[in-house]
Amino acid sequence: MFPVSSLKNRRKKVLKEMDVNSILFIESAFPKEKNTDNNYIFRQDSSFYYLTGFSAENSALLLVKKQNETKEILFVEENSPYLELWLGKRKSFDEVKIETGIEEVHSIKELYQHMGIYVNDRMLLYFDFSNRQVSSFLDYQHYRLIRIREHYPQITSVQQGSKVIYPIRMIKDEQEIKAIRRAIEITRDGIINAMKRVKPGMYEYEVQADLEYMFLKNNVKVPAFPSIIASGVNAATLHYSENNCKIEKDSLVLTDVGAEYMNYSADITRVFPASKKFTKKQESLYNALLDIQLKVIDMIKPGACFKDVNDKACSLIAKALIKMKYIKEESDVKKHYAHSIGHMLGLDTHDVNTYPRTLPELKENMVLTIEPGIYIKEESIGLRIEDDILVTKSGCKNLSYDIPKTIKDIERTVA
Ligand SMILES: [Mn+2]
Repeated sequence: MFPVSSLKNRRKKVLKEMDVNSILFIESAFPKEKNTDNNYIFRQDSSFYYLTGFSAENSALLLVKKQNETKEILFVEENSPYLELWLGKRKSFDEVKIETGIEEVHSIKELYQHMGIYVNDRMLLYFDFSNRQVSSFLDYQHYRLIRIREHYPQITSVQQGSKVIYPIRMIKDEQEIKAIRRAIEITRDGIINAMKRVKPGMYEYEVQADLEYMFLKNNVKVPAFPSIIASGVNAATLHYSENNCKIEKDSLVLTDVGAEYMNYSADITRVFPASKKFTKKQESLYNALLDIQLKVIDMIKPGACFKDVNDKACSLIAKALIKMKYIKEESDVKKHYAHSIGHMLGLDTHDVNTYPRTLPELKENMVLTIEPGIYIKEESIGLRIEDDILVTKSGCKNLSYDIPKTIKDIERTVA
């Protein structure tokens, strides 16, 4: 659980971003149906969790900002004998108050009633759409918004909740950095276990089992995203996740994986040889890529522009490929490197304002991934090296520094 002080601080910062005479509405994630009577394991909505630390479904948060006062109200599912028997006892309102630091807690059934107390004339509503299928026009969230607007014609304008939440989520507080560090540690243990046990002839899913074994051992029930375990030519498919192929002799295994701890994500890619040793050709490509990754990480500091970092990585990769005679012109680099250099990391693996093109400038306490790659399909080689980087006051810190990355360290681990 997060200390109440950091949860309060986050809400305070969001309230500061909100206009006077406005109300923010954000609700818990919707359970996702797997098949009749069974859901996928519930995972809380990232922004809702960020502001409340509360993990249960059927809950909602209101933040109200008026001229001279602010209010925080949380709505949760009340306990009942039925819920208690089938799903377990729901927390009492007092327990929820202590856990979240929110003084006013009511039953979710009273949402509209209570909301009416705070809605003012010509009020602005911040409505959070962040994690939903915004592409489908009338999904449940749109329906909810329509209901709210029918109930309260006093609300005269609506804006995205992300407008006031994302700027705060971009900069990680101490508790968040701690959680990300823990997610990385668990991921490290998984990758090392997989490296130690890999052998030619195994199937990719067996490597996945060795890796995710350490996740479950550390109470990570579901990875932050579907694990990518790609051997040989499969590593050239960027989001390959079938993990169904037999690992051939002398092939490389690429693992792009991340544990999730307190809903915070790690995202690490390592490549290792199934037959214990890199071949000469694999080695020279790998070392070229590693050299580029280290140079790019060196550029990370407050004030650096993420787009410049992205462009620099692209040009370094192009130069290396020209030198090794894979391409003739820098502009052909996309043939062997088609993604961008990285993304923000946090409660979402691709966290808020995530890509180089949308983020103007790096700031202290942002966390991002740096993951250059080289993919040579014709030679069944796919390489990517990905670390999780914290922007510090004067530079950066590689949070995943202790996951084997040099050829020497990798070969020593798989041996
Ligand atoms: Mn990534």
